[in-house]
Amino acid sequence: MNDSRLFYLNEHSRKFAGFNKESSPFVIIGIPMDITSSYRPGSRFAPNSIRDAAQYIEFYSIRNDIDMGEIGFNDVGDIVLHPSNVEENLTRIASVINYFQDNKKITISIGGEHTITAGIIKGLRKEGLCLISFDAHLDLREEYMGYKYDHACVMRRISEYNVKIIEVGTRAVSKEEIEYARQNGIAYFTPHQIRLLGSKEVARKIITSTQECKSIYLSVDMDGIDPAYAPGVATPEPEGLDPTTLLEIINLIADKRVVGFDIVEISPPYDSSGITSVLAARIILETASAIYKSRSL
Ligand SMILES: [Mn+2]
Repeated sequence: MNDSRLFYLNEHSRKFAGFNKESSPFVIIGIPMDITSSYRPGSRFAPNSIRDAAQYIEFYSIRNDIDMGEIGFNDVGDIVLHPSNVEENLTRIASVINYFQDNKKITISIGGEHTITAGIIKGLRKEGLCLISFDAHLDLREEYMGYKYDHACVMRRISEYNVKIIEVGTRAVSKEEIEYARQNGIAYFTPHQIRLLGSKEVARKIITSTQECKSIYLSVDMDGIDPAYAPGVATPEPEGLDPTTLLEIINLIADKRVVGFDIVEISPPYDSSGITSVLAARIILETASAIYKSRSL
């Protein structure tokens, strides 16, 4: 791995449950960017916190009947980031993602703040890419506190790259964001709607509206989940999804077109008894198993 695009990759970091299996279709990349968090910083500690939590969970997905311990993961380490320059970091992220995309790997990025997703989407360089984002927030502001590259604006930036966006778990929004979503055809599902419709019907609606998509990327902001299950996040919001509903939807929508996913916004210093990191490790495992299953059918 001496490609120049990997210049900022530190391969010597800790590994996801110790996994370093080069033949795995799944590459894990830690992206500990924690610069624009507005409320509870600490997401820079999340990649290693999730790697540690993963040591103590079972790797058999009973949901998909797949032993992810056999398939394994190639944890390639963390991207070394600039301490304050967000745009420089998005360029570094894009270059690492682009390398693994070219090598036909499914990238699993562990943040870090949600802003990293903009760098990942840039690095994927895909035509006809659709993004399904699980998040309490729409992140569709033009700018936040005078800044355009902020975790509260990440979906707005991505929408400017011609990527179709669908948001799931939406409940903390501004009027500006709702208007932008409506004007730009960005569909969103609130936890209340999901409860009324059920995860199967929501998945069916997502599948219908992503029929034209050539590739699909999934982004899991852990604050999409209810703080009762995921307390250790940067900006907790009540009335969220329960983990089973989230995983049911992911399991139903994951298909061969999924090129990668990320899990962001976990703040381990605020994570009572480490349960948010354990849940994040489980979400990584189950999401990877759903993608693997769709590719082996
Ligand atoms: Mn959020």
